[in-house]
Amino acid sequence: MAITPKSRLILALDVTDRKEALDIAAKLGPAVDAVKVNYPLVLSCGLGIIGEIKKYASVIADFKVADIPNTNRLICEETFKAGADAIICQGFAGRDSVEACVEVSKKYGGDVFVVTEMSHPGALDFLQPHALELVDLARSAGATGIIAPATRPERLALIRQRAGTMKILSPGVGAQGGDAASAIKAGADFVIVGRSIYNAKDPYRAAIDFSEQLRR
Ligand code: OMP
Repeated sequence: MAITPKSRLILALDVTDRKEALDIAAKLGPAVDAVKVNYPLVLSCGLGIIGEIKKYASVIADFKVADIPNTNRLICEETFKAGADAIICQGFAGRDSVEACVEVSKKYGGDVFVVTEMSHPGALDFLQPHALELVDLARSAGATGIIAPATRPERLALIRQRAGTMKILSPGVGAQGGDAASAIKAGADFVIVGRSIYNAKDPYRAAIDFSEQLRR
C-alpha cells in the first residue's frame, strides 16, 4: 500500500454501527491518510466492511494477529482478500509468526505493522522491557513498520532511534492523553486517533484540527 503521509493522521474507526462507520468514513476519508478498523467494527458488521470503507480511504486492519504461523497466514489471507491495505500483528508471538504475516502481505502488495510497546499503562508489565527487541524483530522479519506509543514520547524517541527507516504509527493521542505534535516530533510518521475524532461534536472539524496541529 505505502500509505502516503499527507495529513499524517490515521482514523481509528472503533464504532460498531455500520451506517455511522460508513458516514464517518465518507466524510473523513479524504481528510486522513488511512482508516484503521479493529474488532469492534468487524465483529459487528463483518469483514466486508473493509471493502466498503476502502471506497473512501486506505484501510489498516488492526487485528493484532498473534497466533502460530499457519493461523496467522490464514487470518492475513482473509484480511487482504477482503481488501485491506495493511494489517497489524503482535511481535511477541515470535519471528516465525510475524514472518508468516509478511509473506502473505507481499503476495497482496500489502503492509505489516508490528506492535512494540503499547500505549496503555499495562504495556509496562510485559511489553516495555522487550520493546526494542520487538523493533529489531519487526525489521528483520521484513515488516513495513511498527506501532509505538504517543502516550510516552520519550519512549517513542528511543524506539525511533532503533527503528531506522521503518514507518512508525503512533496511537494514544487525545483520549489516552498523548499529544499529536509531540508524537511526530518524537519520530512518529503517523498518529492514530479514534475517540477524540469520532466522538467529537463535529468529527470533520476535529480531524482537520488534528491535521493542522500535525502540519505545524
Ligand atoms: P483512541 O484511544 O480512541 O484514540 O483509539 C486508539 C486506537 O489505537 C484503538 O483502535 C486502539 O486499539 C489502537 N491502539 C492503541 O490504542 N494502543 C496501542 O498500543 C496499539 C493500538 C493499535 O495497534 O492501533
